Amino acid sequence: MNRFKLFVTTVLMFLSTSAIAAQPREYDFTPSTEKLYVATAGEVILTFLSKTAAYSNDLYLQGMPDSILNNQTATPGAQYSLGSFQAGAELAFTLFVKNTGFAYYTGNASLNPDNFIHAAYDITSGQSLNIGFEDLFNGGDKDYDDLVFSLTNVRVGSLVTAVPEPETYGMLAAGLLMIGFAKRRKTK
Ligand SMILES: [Ca+2]
Repeated sequence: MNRFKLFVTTVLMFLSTSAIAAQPREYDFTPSTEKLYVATAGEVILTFLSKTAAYSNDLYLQGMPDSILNNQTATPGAQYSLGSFQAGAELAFTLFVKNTGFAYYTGNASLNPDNFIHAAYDITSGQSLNIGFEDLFNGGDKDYDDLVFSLTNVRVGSLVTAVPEPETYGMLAAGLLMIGFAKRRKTK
């Protein structure tokens, strides 16, 4: 009887955990002041993902005069090419909230009119991430889902370790060779 109970409990536990695992991935947003950089020379693609905002928000790439999209009119899944960039070029975004007239920025909180962080990052791989904006003044409800989009071919400030440069590989190879020679000498 006890064994049967244990078995049933185990099965129930397994079912409940697998049910959780089967749910679609939620955004795992962390408010961030980190800057965004183009990972490798070439195109950066922005995909509009979702919004839960009542406000109408225009998204801009800083330095470009025209908005990329509006959170109320864009279709989830719609892709936008931001253009081609040099590796290491900085990308910064602005959220313009039409209803309040406030603009919020990726990066430092001090850039924003209320001195709060308004962008959160969910890093999905080494070179792609989801970004969510909070559109309410004074930091709002901090759910960062008022305009959510993803980017390809980007890295976030210091969170992603840099790929070693070719010279580094050369030095590493030279170092290994020297160790090899040293070992040979010792064994002789
Ligand atoms: Ca919000």
